[in-house]
Amino acid sequence: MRVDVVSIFPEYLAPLDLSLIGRARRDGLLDLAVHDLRDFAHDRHRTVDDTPFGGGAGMVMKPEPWAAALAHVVAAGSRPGAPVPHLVVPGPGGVPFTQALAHELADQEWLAFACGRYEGIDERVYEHAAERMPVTVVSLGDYVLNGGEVAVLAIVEAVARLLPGVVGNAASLLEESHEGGLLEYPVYTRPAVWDDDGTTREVPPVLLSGHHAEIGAWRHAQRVERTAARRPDLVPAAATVTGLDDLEVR
Ligand code: 6GU
Repeated sequence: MRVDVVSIFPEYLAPLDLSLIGRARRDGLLDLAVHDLRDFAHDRHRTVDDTPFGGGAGMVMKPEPWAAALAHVVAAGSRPGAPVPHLVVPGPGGVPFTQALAHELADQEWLAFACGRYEGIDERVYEHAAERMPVTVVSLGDYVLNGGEVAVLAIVEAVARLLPGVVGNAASLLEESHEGGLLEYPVYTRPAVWDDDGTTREVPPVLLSGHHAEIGAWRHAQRVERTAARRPDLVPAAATVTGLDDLEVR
């Protein structure tokens, strides 16, 4: 997969050199390039923002540097069979980013990300881009970040780990939270009995039993219970969660 990211803070994307994503890049599974939007501003001060028409707080990202940056991305990455990228614009006004959307993005050959800052990007950039490539505005959740960069880190990580060969143990992809509509079951490792400050905590005995069917049934029950407590929206028939007490880790 090819990924291009355009940002006024390219350094924000440095973590994409690390861990599984870094290895995927070095292994040639992920071809990722980060571009500085200011390289596509044409005045002496490399201006990318201006005051909003109609008034209001903050600044708006100007259209011309975005058009130039996206044209550069399209030209630089163009190869036979992958004519245009799917453009993802992170923003709190987008469609919710879910595991299902991560799978859809993982099926694309080429993704480009446009990181907005300030109060947003001039709306005409979305129209201009949509005439040239598919565009999806994507939100991580119902809260506000200062810009798209942190969202890109999250989205690229969620997508890249679905690419063949990026996660060593493919089986580990199948049993996680949000695969199959339930949250993950709790996991334990040695010691089986852990004494800490006078409190003894034991691993649930069923996990030590060697009975695979019972272990499977226990894990499924844990997934259902946990999903009902933390994410009742994922379990329509679940018992109602009444307050914060029900969300405590216990
Ligand atoms: Cl994707 N971007 C920004 N700037 N804020 C957000 C977000 C994205 N998702 C939630 N808040």
